Amino acid sequence: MYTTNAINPEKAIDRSVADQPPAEEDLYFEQNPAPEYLPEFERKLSEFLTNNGTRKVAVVTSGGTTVPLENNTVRFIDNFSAGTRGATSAEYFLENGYAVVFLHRQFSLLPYSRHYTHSTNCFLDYMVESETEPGSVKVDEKYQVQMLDVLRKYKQAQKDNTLLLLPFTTVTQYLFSLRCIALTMSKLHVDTRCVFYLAAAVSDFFMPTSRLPQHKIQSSGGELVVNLDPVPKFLKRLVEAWAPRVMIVSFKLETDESILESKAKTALERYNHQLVIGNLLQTRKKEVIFVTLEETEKYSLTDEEEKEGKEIEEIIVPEVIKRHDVWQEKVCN
Ligand code: 9Z3
Repeated sequence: MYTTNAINPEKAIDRSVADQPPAEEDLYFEQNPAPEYLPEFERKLSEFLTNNGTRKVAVVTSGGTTVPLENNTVRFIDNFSAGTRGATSAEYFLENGYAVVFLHRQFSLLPYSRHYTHSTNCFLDYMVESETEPGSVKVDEKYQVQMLDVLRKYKQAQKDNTLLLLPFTTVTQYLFSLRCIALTMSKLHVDTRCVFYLAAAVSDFFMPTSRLPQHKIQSSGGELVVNLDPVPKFLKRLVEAWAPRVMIVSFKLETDESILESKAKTALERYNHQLVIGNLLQTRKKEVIFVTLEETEKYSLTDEEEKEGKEIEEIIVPEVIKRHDVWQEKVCN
């Protein structure tokens, strides 16, 4: 029998070897304050995961992160995203039997309510005063069928407790939240059943807390020069350390079609995750590419489908689920 704790005093600790400096992703969490609500966030998440038993889980991130320029924030830099991709995809994951953790920019589109908020219609336009019951309000006849369908799905998700809404605003809140979700998944052994679907538009640059002015920047100072640091590449950490058994799908947004596929491939090679979904700002609601190291596949809506109101997420999500099933088989065996 051998022992694994025999100590050779000569070799126990080699003091001549310098400590590894912490990775810049880890430094970020030391140098920027965690959101105060993080313990509550983790408690809600753990409770949700426990209640959902053996159900598969999709963590859908959605909306843009902000970068505050002042501690008492009046000005901030924002990232483009209404939250349509995330909110719509969340509905299709729920329809396919997943529980959904919806990490979203506060006040961006939400699953189900998205059909009636942020649209050119005011929500009051969906209502009329009842003719049969004067003094009461009802849904306009022309919206009844669609609204009943949405309402039933929404109520079902509430009844089954399969949708957890977790908001963020700043990029720092987003990153602390994402790390917390990944670590909690691993801790509760939900990771192999889980897919991360990273549709949020995450800031590439930020103002470190150490340089953040406490109060509103005064215009009397004249020209404003803003010096931002790059946000460390968290996807690498997510894949390698926080959630190595979770299937990770990231989105790549470009405006120049000629570089979309190569940028998506570069991300895959750099971060070593499972799938990049590439989209162009101009055509994102109609067309996407699925990029893996082996192949690139295009998925799109026909003009006819688009006219009928079909959504591209209705194609994207089942395709992701198919790949998640294959991934699960692989990591569990
Ligand atoms: C996306 O590409 C999303 O599909 C959109 C969705 C933001 C275009 P909407 O919410 O828009 O429907 O209005 N998200 C990822 C954007 C992003 O920040 N990707 C990073 C990058 O491109 C990698 S994680 O470098």
